[in-house]
Amino acid sequence: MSASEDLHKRRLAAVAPGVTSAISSYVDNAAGGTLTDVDGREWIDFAAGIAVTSVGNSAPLVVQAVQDQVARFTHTCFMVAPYESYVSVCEQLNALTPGTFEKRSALFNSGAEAVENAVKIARYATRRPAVVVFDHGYHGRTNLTMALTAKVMPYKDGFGPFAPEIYRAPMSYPLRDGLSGEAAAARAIDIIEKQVGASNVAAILIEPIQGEGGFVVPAPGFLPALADWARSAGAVFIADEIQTGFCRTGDWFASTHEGIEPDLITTAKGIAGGLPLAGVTGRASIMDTVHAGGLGGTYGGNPIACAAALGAIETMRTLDLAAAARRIGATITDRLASLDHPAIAEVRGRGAMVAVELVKPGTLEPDAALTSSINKACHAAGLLTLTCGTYGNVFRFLPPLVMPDAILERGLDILSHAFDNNH
Ligand code: PLZ
Repeated sequence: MSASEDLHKRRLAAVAPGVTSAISSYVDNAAGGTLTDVDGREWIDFAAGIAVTSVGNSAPLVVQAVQDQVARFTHTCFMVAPYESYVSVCEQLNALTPGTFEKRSALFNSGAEAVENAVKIARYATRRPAVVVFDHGYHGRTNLTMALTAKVMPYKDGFGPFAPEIYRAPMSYPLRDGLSGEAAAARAIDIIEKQVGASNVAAILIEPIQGEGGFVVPAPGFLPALADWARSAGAVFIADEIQTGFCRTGDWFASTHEGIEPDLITTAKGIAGGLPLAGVTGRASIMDTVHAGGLGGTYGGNPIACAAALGAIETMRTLDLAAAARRIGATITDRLASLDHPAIAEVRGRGAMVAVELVKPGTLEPDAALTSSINKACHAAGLLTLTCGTYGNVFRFLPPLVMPDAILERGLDILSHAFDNNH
C-alpha cells in the first residue's frame, strides 16, 4: 500500500465524509508551482489551493515573516491588545484597493466571514434589509453566505432554512445570454426595482469575475451600470474580490479592469500566502457608521496571518506578480486557443484566472461528464486541475503566479494530451 493509500484509509475512518478532496494523494511539501506527495510523486499545481498561494507555497518572505512573528508572540486578540501588523495590513488594503477616497479596513479569518461582515456594515450604514446577489454567484458556506451563494449542490442542499432578505438577479453571461453589458444590467436592474424596490436595497454584492460559478466574465459595461445604479439608489456596491483579488487577474483587483470603485471590497485567499486572513475595505463614510465594538472576533487579523500578508504583499510588489499573471494568462490562453476540440465553447478569463467551458459539440448544452474525464486524465498524469461552474462543465486554471515557464508549459502539455485523448 502506498503512503497516500495508507493515509486515505485513516482519513476515511477519521474525517467527516462531507469534506472531500480533489485528489487522494497526500501532500508532503510544496513550492512555487509544484506539490510533492508523500510517495515522492510531483504534481504540477494549477490550483494554488483555490487561488490562495499566488506567491507560491512557503514563499521566502512569508516564511520569514511568520517565523519571526511566531517567535515574538502568537496571539493577543486585536480587541484585547492591539499590534502593528494589523494596522499595516489595513493601511496596505486601503492603499491598494481601487478608489482614492478615504478608506478603513477590518480583518477576519475567512472569505465567508468577510462577506458576512460586509453585509452587516452595508445594512448598518443604510438601515435597509435587502441584499441583491447574482445567478452563479458564490460567497461562502456559512448560513448567511449559503443564502448568498447560488448553487444548491453541494453547498446548500439540506442545510436550510437560509437567511432572509436575499434576492437573486440575472448575471451577465455573454456565452449564454448574448447580451451587451448595458442590456444585461438593464435586465437585472428591472428585476431589482420591480421585485425588491430600490429603497429597500442595502447592498448589491457581486464577484467582478465569478469564481466557483464558472469564471464568468460579465460583458463590459455590466459592472459600471450596476455600480451607478447602486449609487443612485443609495445602496452599497460590494465587490467580492476574494478569488479575483491580489494580482490574480493581472492587476491588484479585478474591479480596476472595469474602472469601478466599489464602496466595499471583500478580500481573502491570495492576501496572506496561505495563512487564513480576510478583510473588508471600504469608504470611511460607510465603515465609520458602525458602533464601537460592533465588528470583531477572537482571531480576526491574527498576528501570524498579518505577518504573512505583509510578506505576501511585498512579494507581489517586488516580483510584479500582476505582470506575471498577465504573462501566465496569455500563455494558457494561447495554448487553449490552439486546441482543436469540438467541445470547447469558450476560453475566457483575465490574467491568470483562465477557464474553458465545455459543451456538447454544436450546442450550448453543458458537458460535465467530459469535463470530469479530462480532469481525471490530468490528475492521472500529475497535473492538479480544478473544475467549476453551475453545470460542472468549466475547467479553471489558477496557477501560482511565481510558476516558472518550464513547469507551466509541462502542465499545458499534459492538459493538451488530456483534451486530445478525450472526445
Ligand atoms: N467569495 C468569491 O471564491 C471561496 C471555496 C470552495 P472562504 N471560494 C472557494 C469551497 O468549496 O468551499 C470564496 C470565493 C468568493 C467567498 C468565498 C468564501 O471564502 O475563505 O472559503 O470562506
